[in-house]
Amino acid sequence: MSKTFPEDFSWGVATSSYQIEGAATEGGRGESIWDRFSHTPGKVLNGDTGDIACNHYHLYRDDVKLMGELGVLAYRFSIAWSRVIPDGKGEVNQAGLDFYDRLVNSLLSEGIEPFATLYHWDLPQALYEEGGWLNRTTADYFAYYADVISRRLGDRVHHWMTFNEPLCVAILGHVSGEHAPGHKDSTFGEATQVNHHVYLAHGKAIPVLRANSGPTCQIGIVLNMSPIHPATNSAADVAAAYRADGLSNRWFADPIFKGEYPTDMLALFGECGPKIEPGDMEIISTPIDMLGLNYYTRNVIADAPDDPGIIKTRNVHIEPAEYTTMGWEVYPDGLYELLVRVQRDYHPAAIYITENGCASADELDKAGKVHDEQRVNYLRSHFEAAHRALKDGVSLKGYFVWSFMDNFEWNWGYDRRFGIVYIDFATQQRTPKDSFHFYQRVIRDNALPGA
Ligand code: GCO
Repeated sequence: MSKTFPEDFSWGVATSSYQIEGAATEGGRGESIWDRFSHTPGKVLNGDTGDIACNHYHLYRDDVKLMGELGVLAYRFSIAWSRVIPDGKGEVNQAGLDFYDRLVNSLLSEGIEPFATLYHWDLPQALYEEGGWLNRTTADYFAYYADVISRRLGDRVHHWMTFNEPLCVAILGHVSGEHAPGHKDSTFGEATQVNHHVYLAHGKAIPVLRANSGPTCQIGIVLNMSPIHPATNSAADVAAAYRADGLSNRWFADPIFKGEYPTDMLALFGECGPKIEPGDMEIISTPIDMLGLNYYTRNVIADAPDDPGIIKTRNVHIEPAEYTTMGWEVYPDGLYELLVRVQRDYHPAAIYITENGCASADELDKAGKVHDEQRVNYLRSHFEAAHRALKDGVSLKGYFVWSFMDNFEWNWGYDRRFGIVYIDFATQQRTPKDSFHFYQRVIRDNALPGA
């Protein structure tokens, strides 16, 4: 078998709190900005909300058992801040802490390593009402929350991710308004400030987590970076692709690894750049132990001189190419390209693919099976790309498939299915799809089938 993975490779699956837990008003949980947003008419397709989602809050034992059958060595989940501290900054909700405590213990009893993400977009609504991520003090509240959760779980959780996809927090939340809190500010003035505060929060949480979780714990952040290709070789498209790369990749990776924002982007944002106080960049670039990368697709970019925005780019669809039901191109080479680039430009001590997967039009057939051939092919080709990157020296330590089960896909509600386990949302019945069985075999062999 030539396509064998390293012996200690962490095969895993990923989810996030608001997308799966449900029990939105149970166990003392406080409201989050995603509760408010999803309950606002017109924000989420079909008016779906995460009120019940996969009811994982109640069914977590079954879910963890199924993960055990799958054979994963690691599980990436997120903690709902408002379940642990309902108003985000005050009293601790013991019932919320107890839930994550039970979850972690059941993972450990299946031999599954917990990878906890502290923030997967569900800011406590009470903090939003004090300005949310536009308020610099939110970074201190985040450090307090990191302290509370790691005091309780730090003896058993050794892998911590502070934030998931700050790009989405800043840009989907504060430029396009597709995500909570739904602000539309095309100057990027809000987005750059929000991101700066998120990054301060990240930096402030690192020593706290380390103090509570021991010197050998692994701490990182999860970025969604993607290769950006110019639509043509014209100078205008090449320059446009560089701007898009600045916005989606360098803006997020440079502060963490180099302690600075890219100067071309600062120039582009002008007055709408972040307000940086002395010492901020040192906090933001506090060394991390691992980088999580979420990869789904590449972006093909053309110049858009007439666009009223400041970036002046547009995404181009290349034909013929395969697309998923998200409208995202299937482009496994992009994963290889991204891994090699990140290793070369940023030298992270360890890289994990913290999300990779695809949304398909899955159906449960009469025999009770889900033949998700597109997802099987998608995963196989992306595993191959990761294997190539490993062979070429990338310090890739693990791979988390997004997602363990179908769930609340943000503004797309339950209309888009990313799971390797099918969820019947009316009955909460879980059905492993063909991709589950494919992945089970990859994990068992620690190698790609037929390789
Ligand atoms: C993400 C999101 C996931 C999405 C997935 C598919 O981190 O982008 O973490 O929550 O469901 O990416 O869009």
